[in-house]
Amino acid sequence: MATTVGRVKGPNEDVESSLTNDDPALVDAFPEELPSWHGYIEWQNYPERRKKAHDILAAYKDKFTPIPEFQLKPLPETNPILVGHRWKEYHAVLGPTLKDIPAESWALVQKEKAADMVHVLDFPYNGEPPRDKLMQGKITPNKYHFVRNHGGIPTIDKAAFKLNIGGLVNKPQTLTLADLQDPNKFEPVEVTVTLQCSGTRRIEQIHEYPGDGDELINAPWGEGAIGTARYRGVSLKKVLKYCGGMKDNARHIEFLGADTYFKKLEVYNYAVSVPRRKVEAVDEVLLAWEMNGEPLPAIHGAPLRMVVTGFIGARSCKWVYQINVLDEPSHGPVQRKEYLYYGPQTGKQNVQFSNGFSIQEMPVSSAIMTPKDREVVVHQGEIEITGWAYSGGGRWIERVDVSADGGHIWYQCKPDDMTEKHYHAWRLWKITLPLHAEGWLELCVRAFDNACNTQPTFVRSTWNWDLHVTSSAHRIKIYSVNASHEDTARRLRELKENGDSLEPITRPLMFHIESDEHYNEIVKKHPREPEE
Ligand SMILES: Nc1nc2c(c(=O)[nH]1)N[C@H]1C(S)=C(S)[C@@H](COP(=O)(O)O)O[C@H]1N2
Ligand SMILES: [Mo]
Repeated sequence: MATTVGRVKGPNEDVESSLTNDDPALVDAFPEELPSWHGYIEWQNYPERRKKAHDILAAYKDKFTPIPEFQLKPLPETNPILVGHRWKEYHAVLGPTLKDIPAESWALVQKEKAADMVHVLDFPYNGEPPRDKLMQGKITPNKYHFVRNHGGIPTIDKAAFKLNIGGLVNKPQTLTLADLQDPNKFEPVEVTVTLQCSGTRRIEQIHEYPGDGDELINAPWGEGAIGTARYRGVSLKKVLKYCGGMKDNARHIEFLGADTYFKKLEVYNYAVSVPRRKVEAVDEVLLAWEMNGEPLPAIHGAPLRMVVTGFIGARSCKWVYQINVLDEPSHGPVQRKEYLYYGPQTGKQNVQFSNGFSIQEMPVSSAIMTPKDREVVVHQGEIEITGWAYSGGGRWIERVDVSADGGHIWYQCKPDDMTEKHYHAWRLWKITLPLHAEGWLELCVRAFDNACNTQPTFVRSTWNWDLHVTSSAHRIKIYSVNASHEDTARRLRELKENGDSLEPITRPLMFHIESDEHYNEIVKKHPREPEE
């Protein structure tokens, strides 16, 4: 095998990997499975192929770039924030069919996502929209919908697409996209769905206490790993009925995605599963081909993806090509070894997969989107605050409370100031709060869903080793400047007259802030020391 090894790069250094493997035999060893399914290498069905990939990865083990350390130090102020050298190298060393996938995936990011996306990790691509773009409306425009990938982006020709459905069904089937879209076979449905990555707001957990530095970077998401779209597709329930229904011992329905996933030097296709009872609910698990009236973008799973309402985003498998009805949860590492919720004393010293529970339904959560953390807010005695609130499991948001004093006095959002209710989608909200106090204040929000569930009080309350589901009351610090106060209004005028500005607040005032006459007058009236 031909090998070039460059110098070892700094973890976040923005250079392309110099690790390559030009062994021509690898084209045949890891072929693309089907014509017009670019980037799809089948692993599950070929144990020998998986072993060969493992042997190559093991041979390169010590040459891969280390996983970047970003939890114990400040995040780089770059965009992309983090660079996925190691995962690019995994693809590079497996040869010709995989080596260009990172570059091609990045080109798709440029094509399908807005130029101002925050690229949290360049490969596998993880990106969230700027806060104002998320708040534009109930529906997130496709180009601003967050993306969470575990591997490259396959590009699959619609006409060549087929979906296999097997396992514990009475009549296994292979369906084309045309079959699925045929209203004589399946009645199409449209559902408004919020997808939320269970890593949303993870940065707050990291800031509190750093946790697991997973091989596939546990992205340091802000409040934007959530988005809402109207998906068109068919209900999996009906498709399984078309397959003669499930056998009695069916328990979990597994979805396989065409992308390649790596874990501990092994290769897989992305695989997750959901419980039978979820699939049997009406229109809660969809096979979707359209997102907001447009064909599903490649980056969001074209031509077909699962949309599992009310569950963590991870179950909504993109580029789905195989559905297996099983008598137990999927053996895929994403299902069994990740997306686990651990207790507070679990960590590197003692963690075992069986200790955590598998995260499925998302709990109620919310976020303040404007103002933003550490913003200096100049106001006239009231401020407008906006954000989102969401609950999973088919529950919806009933109430949103906002506090400007860290959570003692709460003000309730008016129904007119919240977007409409949906079983499976968030509500955007806004509120105008009376605000007398100045200086540093802690704003926070908590939402209630229709089951009266609300949010843990502090990040610390539910901190967990894998840094999932940061659902505590969202807290931000703002610097309040109340210009309806006479003294404050005067200072703002003085700043203007002196051609100076309030921000940054840390820059010292360079003019005399008080006349000697005024000072003397006041200290005469209120002497500095007692007289006796
Ligand atoms: N095949 C496949 N499906 C996948 C993933 C993936 O990496 N591969 N990521 C999952 C995760 S963790 C999330 S949060 C959602 C994100 O969906 P989006 O990228 O369309 O927003 O897709 C899920 N489906
Ligand atoms: Mo996710």
